[in-house]
Amino acid sequence: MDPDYLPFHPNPSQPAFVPPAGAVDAHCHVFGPADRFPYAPERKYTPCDAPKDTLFALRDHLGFARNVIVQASCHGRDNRALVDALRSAGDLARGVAVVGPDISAEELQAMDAAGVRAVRFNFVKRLVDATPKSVFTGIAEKIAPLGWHIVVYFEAADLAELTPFLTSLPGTIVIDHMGRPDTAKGVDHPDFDRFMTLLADHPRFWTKVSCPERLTIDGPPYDDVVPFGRTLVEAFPDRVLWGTDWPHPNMKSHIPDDGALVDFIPRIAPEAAQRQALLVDNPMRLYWSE
Ligand code: 0GY
Repeated sequence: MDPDYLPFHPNPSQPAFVPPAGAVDAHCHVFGPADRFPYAPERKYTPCDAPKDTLFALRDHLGFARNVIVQASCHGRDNRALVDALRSAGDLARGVAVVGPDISAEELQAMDAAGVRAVRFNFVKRLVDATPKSVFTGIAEKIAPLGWHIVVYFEAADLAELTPFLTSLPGTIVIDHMGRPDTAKGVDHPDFDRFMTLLADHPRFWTKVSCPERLTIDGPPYDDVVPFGRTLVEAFPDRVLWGTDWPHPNMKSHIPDDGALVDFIPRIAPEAAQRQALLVDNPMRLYWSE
């Protein structure tokens, strides 16, 4: 593991908030173990191993029923660790893969059978080398017959430049981590306005109200991130997802306590109906309707 990155919490607290029955952690990862599933040569960081059994134990500890496991950049386009975890979880997990332009229909079919339901396009410059937009367009065409959707990860500063391309992509688009707002600017800043407008103008765009641990300036309990999540949950209750982001790759400031992250949920979704949509109905509709 890179020496300046922190490992995941060894002993997360028991959250006070009890998720509704059937709750989905809709953004988490599995890493390695490296001796079985090596990290990609082109990776920009080396994480700590974060194997499937540890993820499933965390799911149970936090009171969740299901996971959506997202392929992270450290595994590149080698989705074997993801697919292995999906096969072990059976119906309790779905996946988001990262693929290249040469992916075949048969490979996509095999991933679909394992539970993959989306591809991820990563635009974060510190994580990946830039991919030509024509490559993403080609992948979008290849996944269309499977009914998969597209998950995108970018930082707020890049939204204006990316918007024409994002809106040109077909189908449902899920934006990771609230579009990575600069929380120092506040929810009333034109940057966050731009993000709100994108979702308001395009009902096929969703977002994950996740990652207060990355977006915070003040640190736990992430008070400075509450207005962002709450604004999105109130405006788009049927198009928001939530995830732990375990095992929190690339964290330098602090080790997030996953129990504390779960206790963040009622602060951004104060109504029971909002939490039912956020944690159960929305992810089930997107990932489990066949
Ligand atoms: C996340 C966030 C990060 C990493 C990745 O693909 C990745 O490596 O997504 C990050 O460093 O912000 O969602 O795990």
